[in-house]
Amino acid sequence: MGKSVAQKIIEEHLLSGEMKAGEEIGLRIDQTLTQDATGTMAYLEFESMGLQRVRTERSVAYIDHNTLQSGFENADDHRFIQSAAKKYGIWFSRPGNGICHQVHLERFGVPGKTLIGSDSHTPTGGGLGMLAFGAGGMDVAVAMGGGAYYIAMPRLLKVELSGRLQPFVTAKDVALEILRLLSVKGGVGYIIEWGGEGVRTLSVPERATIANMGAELGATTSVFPSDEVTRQFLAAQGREGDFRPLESDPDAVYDKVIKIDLGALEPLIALPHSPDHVVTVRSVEGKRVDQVCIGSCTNSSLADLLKAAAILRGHKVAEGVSASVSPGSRQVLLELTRSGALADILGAGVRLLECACGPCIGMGFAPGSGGVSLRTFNRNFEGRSGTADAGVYLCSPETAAVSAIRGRISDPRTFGRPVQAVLPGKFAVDDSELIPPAPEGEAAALETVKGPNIHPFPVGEAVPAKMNLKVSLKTGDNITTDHIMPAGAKILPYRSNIPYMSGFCFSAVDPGFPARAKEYGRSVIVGGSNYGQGSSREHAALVPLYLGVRAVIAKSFARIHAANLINAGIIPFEFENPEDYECISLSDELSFPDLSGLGKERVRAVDTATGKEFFLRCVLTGRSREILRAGGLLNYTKEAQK
Ligand code: MIC
Ligand code: SF4
Repeated sequence: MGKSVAQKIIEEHLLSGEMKAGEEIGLRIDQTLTQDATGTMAYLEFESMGLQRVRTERSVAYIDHNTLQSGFENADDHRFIQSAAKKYGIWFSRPGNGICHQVHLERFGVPGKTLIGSDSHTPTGGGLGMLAFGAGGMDVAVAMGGGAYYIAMPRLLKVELSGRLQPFVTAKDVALEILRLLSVKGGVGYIIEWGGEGVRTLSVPERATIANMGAELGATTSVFPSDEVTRQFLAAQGREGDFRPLESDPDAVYDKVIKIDLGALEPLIALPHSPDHVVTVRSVEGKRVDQVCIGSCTNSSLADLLKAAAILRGHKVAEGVSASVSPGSRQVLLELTRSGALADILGAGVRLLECACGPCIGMGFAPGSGGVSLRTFNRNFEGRSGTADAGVYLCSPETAAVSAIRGRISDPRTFGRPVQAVLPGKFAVDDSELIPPAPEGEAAALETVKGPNIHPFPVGEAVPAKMNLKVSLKTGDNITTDHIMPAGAKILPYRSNIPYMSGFCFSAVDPGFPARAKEYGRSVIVGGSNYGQGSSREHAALVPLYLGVRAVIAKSFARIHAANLINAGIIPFEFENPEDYECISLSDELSFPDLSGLGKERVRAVDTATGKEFFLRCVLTGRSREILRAGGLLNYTKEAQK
């Protein structure tokens, strides 16, 4: 039987398990990446595992999320990451060099290789034919040390593309179309493989935009073939030697196939507050806009910004609109400068922000009260922009640029002449902001530098034979990790200070949660379906752990968050009968009389307030059962090293 691209890469990297959907597989990881908001924790964890040097082919530490340095905390984190990178064998991408996923695509990504990153949009590398996964920092630390990355073998969903995009219809609209079709839960348990003749018409950055937003579908990852288009992209980056062709076999079999005719798509937009609230731009045309932001790891490539610049040329941003552009990398910014496109952007009255995540993670540029913000980003969760009552809409750079000029949401097709991006045959390559690690011989003598804001992280406890836990929080469906542990300019500087962060846990859902959880000592959270979607931040597990949360019972979990809970030693239980969710109330005490069969058989629980009995599943493989038993991945790894 023929194989798909994903199956070929998995087969080449399989260290344990069988490629059968649902079975646990262990993968050899070639490359890792971290960013600053999750990196400090990942390197602290790497150190606590007693590891001395990375064993991957390539590991890179990026500084891109928080570059404001509004106090010493942030600068100290950067200095710690830089010192850890030098010592442990990791490349360091300095602040200002660009957003991790964009820079990785340009300078390090290699078709056919595996990559894990402590950021949920790591699958962006799938645009280059990599098998790239978002993971928690602890999993990245293990992979840096040469350990396998474990996942349940996903099912395969093929998206068969035909035709060609019409003018002003973009890769972002393809990403939004699939979200419209499948929803934020639709990709759970799948690798999405993009194929068909239509793929040949899409450039690598366009493929990367689509693979990037696979994260919003909950997919394990997304992958494109590596073909002539890929070769040309790598050659333009001076890296043709990294090219390797990779196509699916004609008789490859998929669990599900969806067909999309690129030519039939039109400009789309996601309404507040979920990336799958997708409608046509046409249907919301005319709505007043207060803010427009172009950038983020989804849409900040040179082609994206050249097209936005071509629309803005000779126009002015409408009086009521505040507009920004954040180029994805220094390379993109240099090319914009050389081509003169930057002058078009600035001439239109757009504010130029740093080559970083910026407004996407609420680091500045928060909209005004009740503001309408059009963003080319990937997430529009409530409050993520920094303004609780703002409405964030997700669209393409073309839709954003035309709407910025008109001050109203506008279908870009009404702009008139189609715009084109003429890309250089060779990109301006300047790797001087990428600092190499120290040679192995010199590394042992180096010390990592930790500032006073860097606090130890909490470590879990072994699962007891039985326990009683009070319900410290009950949530609805689709809780994001932004709900659990918000980001933004006020909190992001404290990513290495869990005790401080704990005061903000679930602040937008229930500000009383941290105090209640502390009062209860040990507690359980009850959630709805798709609990923990979104960001890979393991703080969404470590902070609840610090507050005494020992288990989360939900209707279903998002993949990365469930793995982070297990790594932290918190039990992710699923209701056997989702209707039992209704019978549990805040502050009830739940008793778990026998946890000895955890992971092997269903677990009985009793709500002592009502006497109601119900059953829970904890779908665990042998390895994750052992991790939980040991009280988390750190304890487990230490035990294994003994
Ligand atoms: C995000 O887009 O939510 C982030 C910020 O990049 C996160 C990582 C983080 O919280 O540090 C992600 O996607 O994993
Ligand atoms: Fe940065 Fe936003 Fe991309 Fe996350 S989604 S990596 S915050 S640009």
